[in-house]
Amino acid sequence: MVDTPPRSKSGLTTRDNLTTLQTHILAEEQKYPEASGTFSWILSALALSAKVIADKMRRARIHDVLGSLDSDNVQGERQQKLDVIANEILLRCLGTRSGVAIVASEEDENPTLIQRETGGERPYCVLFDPLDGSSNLDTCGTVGTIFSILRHDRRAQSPEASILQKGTEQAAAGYMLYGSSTVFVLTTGTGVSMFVLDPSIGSFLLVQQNVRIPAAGKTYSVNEGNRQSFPQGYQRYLDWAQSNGYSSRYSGAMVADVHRILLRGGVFLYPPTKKSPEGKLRQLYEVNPMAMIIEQAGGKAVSGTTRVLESQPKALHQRIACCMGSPDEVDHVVRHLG
Ligand code: AHM
Ligand code: MG
Repeated sequence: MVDTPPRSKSGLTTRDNLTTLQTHILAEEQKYPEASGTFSWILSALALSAKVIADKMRRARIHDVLGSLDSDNVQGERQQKLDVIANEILLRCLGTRSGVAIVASEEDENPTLIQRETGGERPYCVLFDPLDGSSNLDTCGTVGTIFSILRHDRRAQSPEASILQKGTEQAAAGYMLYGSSTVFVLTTGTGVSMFVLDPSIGSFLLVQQNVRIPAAGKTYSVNEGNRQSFPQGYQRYLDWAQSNGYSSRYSGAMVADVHRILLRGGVFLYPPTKKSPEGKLRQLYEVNPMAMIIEQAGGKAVSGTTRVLESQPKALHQRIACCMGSPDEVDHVVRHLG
């Protein structure tokens, strides 16, 4: 007979212990006696940023901060007002944490060196896309924040040289999704955990540990408007998927599309196009962190036929083609590329 714990009036069982993101990180750190607590400080800065960004977005129309600025970012893309606001929030939250040596953002041309040395601690580099999919904002669409945490290479000649590390070197990665609820998904290399913001208490609560991506799922997520400029292999894959009963889902925000695939299965693609022959998405702060999450959940992430995380980045804002999701679905794409 199954031992069912008694239910309280609220419907919670005695097994439903409340775990916040902060508690979770502290518990993880206790498994490693050499851990200094630095990591926990960085993640609490990211959680604080997420709460502030989520709040700003909710009031964006009222406070007249929707729409674009008259400026482009370093990659020639028109900046939304909230791109700049989210970037500043992350810089302000992370800038005061002692374990952060370097921050690098999609919105800034160069990485910011915060501290060269931090005593005996091992400092980290934090890379982020402050507001992924920001063109969705004007229509109340879903957007997110993506981050990657790397160990600082003290021997590197410059901040940029320190962060040009393969995705396999990431110490942690994650994203925040600002949708019907605010979600924080995190991996530190031992599986994937998912937290949801409880706005009434202002804390991210653990809702699922060891998230596993379904092995398959008949959904592809790609901008089909670009189809004619994809390499032939991707067009062959789309023909195959469409004649095998696949559905298409694409929101224009990678975080939202990959989050759905993480939970439901399927595949997300941003192939090379004639306009962006290397792909559109940025390797260091978009594709690598999402690829780490997907792999840690049991999925696959490739660029062409190469594992994303093994690809050596050459520049901070380097772009890379990508395909990630359920392992069987990534295999279906790859077998059409040959
Ligand atoms: P952004 O970081 O400037 O918002 O751009 C990244 C976004 C991804 O979230 C999304 O998958 C992709 O760009 C959408 O691009 P497209 O409109 O070309 O399909
Ligand atoms: Mg982005």
